[in-house]
Amino acid sequence: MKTVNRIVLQLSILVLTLHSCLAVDKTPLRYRPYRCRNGWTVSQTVRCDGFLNCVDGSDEEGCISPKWIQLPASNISIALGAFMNLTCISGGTPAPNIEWRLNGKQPGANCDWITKEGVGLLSCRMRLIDSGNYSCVAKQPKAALESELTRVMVTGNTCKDGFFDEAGKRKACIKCFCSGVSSLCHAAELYRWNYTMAMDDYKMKYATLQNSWKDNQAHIANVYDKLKDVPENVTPYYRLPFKFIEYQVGSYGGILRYEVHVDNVSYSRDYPDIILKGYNTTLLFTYKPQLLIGQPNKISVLLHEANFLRLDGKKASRDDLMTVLAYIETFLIKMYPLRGAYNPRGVLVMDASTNLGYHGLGKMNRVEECRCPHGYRGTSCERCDFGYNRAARYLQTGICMPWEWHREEYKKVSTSTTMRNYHYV
Ligand SMILES: *[C@@H]1O[C@H](CO)[C@@H](O)[C@H](O)[C@H]1NC(C)=O
Ligand SMILES: *[C@@H]1O[C@H](CO)[C@@H](O)[C@H](O)[C@H]1NC(C)=O
Ligand SMILES: *[C@@H]1O[C@H](CO)[C@@H](O)[C@H](O)[C@H]1NC(C)=O
Ligand SMILES: *[C@@H]1O[C@H](CO)[C@@H](O)[C@H](O)[C@H]1NC(C)=O
Ligand SMILES: *[C@@H]1O[C@H](CO)[C@@H](O)[C@H](O)[C@H]1NC(C)=O
Ligand SMILES: *[C@@H]1O[C@H](CO)[C@@H](O)[C@H](O)[C@H]1NC(C)=O
Ligand SMILES: [Ca+2]
Repeated sequence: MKTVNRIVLQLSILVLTLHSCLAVDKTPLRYRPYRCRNGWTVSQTVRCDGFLNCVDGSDEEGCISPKWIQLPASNISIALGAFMNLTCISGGTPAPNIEWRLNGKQPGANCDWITKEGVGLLSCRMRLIDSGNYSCVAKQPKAALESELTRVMVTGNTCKDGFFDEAGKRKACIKCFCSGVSSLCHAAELYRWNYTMAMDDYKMKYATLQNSWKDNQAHIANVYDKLKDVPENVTPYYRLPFKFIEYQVGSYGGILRYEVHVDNVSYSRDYPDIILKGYNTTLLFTYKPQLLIGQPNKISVLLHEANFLRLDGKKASRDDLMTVLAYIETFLIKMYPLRGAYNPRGVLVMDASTNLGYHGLGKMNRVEECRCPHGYRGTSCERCDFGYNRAARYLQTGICMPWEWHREEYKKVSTSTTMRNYHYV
């Protein structure tokens, strides 16, 4: 019965492995038999796994732990776009499987690997973000041995360190944002698509600003579900719903389009047209040209720092805009009166990016993809990885720490006498 369970378990592991590694692990799958002393055969995969699979127990005899026979050089420098082929060879009985690590994680889809009789081959077409520490792990069912690190440096960045080359024809060097936790990035392979929403969509909400706006306090006074609830004599803003205020780094360098209609030149120009807010940073866009009377004004805003000002009146930096896009929580667009009344009209189209295929709209050229450290994910490392949560430490935007760390912090706080620290957990 135990054996059957074990086989079922191994089958399911095989299926899982097949599923998750199909793109990269090129090791051919085949049944390799092991002959027990009594002449029966079992699978090689059950050699030295701590379970008796041969009735005479001979599959658990003569086991030798892995030992390195050959490893790659400790320092490798390789040109951008070239193939890097690494070899690790390990002795041991049974012959270990060789797995690969880049900074402790499985290498990405730019790599293939194969393992056979203790020999592991890794072949990667190198991108800028593939610099890092490579290692191999020799694995037997009950033992694993990790090699020394191989430091790999990819050369040939046309921009200086910490910058990346914009994709497409206009080539400019753009600083890696990477949420401040990495300086290794490149132009992401992403396609343009767009979110479209009618301004009178039922999900749209409305907001008004506080009167103290002009003292550079970008505070929302009130949020309204229905436009008719907004009091008279205040300028209402559209408050965009969820899909526009969730991790927008993929919209950087994209365009936001909407329409404005006015029938009277005496509209207010006191307030900015767009207000974006994320992680304690507020950015403002003001539409400068005179609005045309009695015809639609097609407004298109390039999501680039040059178009935005900070609350203190200074020009926004790329870090400011990326911070806001990465952690965006408020997205407001000013309404203009038509025939004396505010009414939602027109459609909003906002560029976004996707890796899920081409929509006929070209590529996103300025979206970065970063090599994120442990605990982070997202093209700009803007999210915490599974098992990690954000802690308000060190950086303005905080850092991602594992759950165990949060648990320890919570204990520290809850055993100290100052109960008011609770909200930091
Ligand atoms: C590897 O390269 C680094 C930086 O290029 C250098 O400081 C280090 O001495 C090198 N190590 C070896 C073992 O060559
Ligand atoms: C590295 O591996 C690639 C793909 O497997 C192969 O085409 C290439 O010839 C190899 N390069 C060297 C130098 O072995
Ligand atoms: C690679 O290893 C070296 C030496 O252990 C370390 O200083 C460096 O930070 C590591 N790099 C990464 C990206 O983990
Ligand atoms: C939005 O995307 C659709 C296809 O998904 C495309 O037909 C349309 O032209 C796009 N609009 C803009 C303004 O890019
Ligand atoms: C424009 O609106 C203002 C205030 O609402 C009003 O006093 C003025 O008469 C209007 N002008 C025209 C040309 O309609
Ligand atoms: C938010 O930003 C303001 C102005 O830059 C700063 O004074 C304040 O300390 C920040 N608050 C937090 C929680 O970072
Ligand atoms: Ca066994």
